[in-house]
Amino acid sequence: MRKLLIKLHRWNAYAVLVLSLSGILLSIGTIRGDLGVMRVVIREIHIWVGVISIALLLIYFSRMANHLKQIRKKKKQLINLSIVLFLLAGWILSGIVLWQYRHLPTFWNNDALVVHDVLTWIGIPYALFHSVTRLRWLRKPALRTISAAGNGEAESKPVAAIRKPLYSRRQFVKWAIGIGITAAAGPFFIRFLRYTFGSSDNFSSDLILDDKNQMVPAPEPMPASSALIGGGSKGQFRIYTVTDIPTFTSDNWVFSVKGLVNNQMTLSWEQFLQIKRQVQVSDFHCVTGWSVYSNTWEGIPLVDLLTLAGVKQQAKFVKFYSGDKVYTDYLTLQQANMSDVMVAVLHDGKPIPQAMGGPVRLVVPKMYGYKSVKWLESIELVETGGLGYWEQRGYDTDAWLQA
Ligand code: HEM
Ligand SMILES: Nc1nc2c(c(=O)[nH]1)N[C@H]1C(S)=C(S)[C@@H](COP(=O)(O)O)O[C@H]1N2
Ligand SMILES: [Mo]
Repeated sequence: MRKLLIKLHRWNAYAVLVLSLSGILLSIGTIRGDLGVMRVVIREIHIWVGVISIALLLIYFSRMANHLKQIRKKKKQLINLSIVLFLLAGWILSGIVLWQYRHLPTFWNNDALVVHDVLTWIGIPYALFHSVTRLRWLRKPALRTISAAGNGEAESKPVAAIRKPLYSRRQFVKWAIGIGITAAAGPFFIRFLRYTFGSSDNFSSDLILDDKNQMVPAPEPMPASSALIGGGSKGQFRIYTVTDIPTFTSDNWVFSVKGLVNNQMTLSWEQFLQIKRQVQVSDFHCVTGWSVYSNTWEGIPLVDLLTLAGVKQQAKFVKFYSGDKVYTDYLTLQQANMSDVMVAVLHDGKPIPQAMGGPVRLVVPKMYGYKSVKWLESIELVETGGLGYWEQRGYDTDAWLQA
């Protein structure tokens, strides 16, 4: 019994360690390109270790009554146990939602992601504190020999025999470690809270504020755009890129529509701005669980560009190229003709920030965000389809949102 609990404790610690490391890797938007196909592998590992942690928890539940009897009188251990169970249950429930996102409405994923993240911000520092303060050199001498696994199996009697100074060295070190971890994680946690819960007017990531694009003239917003008919977007875009963020100036920027078209088009910035634009309000969903609602996008409906170029009979697919020279994606011609697919230039009445894909990005509201190619610079009509950047690396070719 005691051996089993010690084993469970150890395996759970390993699982939480792997989940924390893989989870942190998954959450960093700017290393997606470095991870490449590994991102999908890490995601799989994360999920399966998650499933193992569910199994461990279930085994523990089958012995929980016994364990509780043992630690009935030990307040600290009871508190620790409650915190750990709470964290695990929250991670698991929200994790299952993120895992099964396809079958659930998108707002479930949004909430699950927030829960998953908040728990990670609280849980990792807690787990760190819990394990550091249980290192051998910090443990009470009498306990060192009795229980190395530190899962509350130790006898409490010998401790009483030890003299109790007002502040023991150990207590002092424990507090110092606790305060140290809190102080180190605190600022990041506050940033995270502001990012997640703050309105986008009050808080933008440094990446969004630091816009190096130089596009002159700036695009003039249409009345519907400046009036913000969507009421202003709700939520935050997480900046995702698989390359360094590319920079554009109106001198070197060209936009082209090529391939199986009657009129190949190569447009300068000024020519591009002369094409009639429209305004639409739509929601934006990423497969990893976050969404931004009520975006007011202004841009050229893709179908209008295709009409201008004159699509040839043989063309069956549209291929999109990013100005980062790496990211691409495809739509079938039929999908590309949906009226809300837009080559967008303004978001919420302002030029699309560089980090968000400006000067020009694709927006495909009915599909997951990976179809919405950022820094769009070229559109090619082709006869045979292919796989986009993420689809080549394991993402589903079916990117449709739940109806
Ligand atoms: C110790 C427990 C866990 C920790 C510390 C943890 C941590 C994380 C973190 C930090 C992320 C990234 C979230 C983001 O992008 O902001 C994540 C994503 C995710 N987690 Fe966990 N997690 C844990 C347990 C689980 C469990 C038990 C499951 C499910 C069985 C799970 C499933 C997922 C899924 C599906 C994602 C989304 C991956 C993606 O971005 O595509 N997690 N987790
Ligand atoms: N060029 C390029 N376009 C891209 C991506 C990318 O990494 N590079 N990421 C895609 C994904 S997965 C999403 S969810 C959205 C994110 O847009 P954002 O960075 O403006 O939030 O862009 C999509 N388009
Ligand atoms: Mo995404």
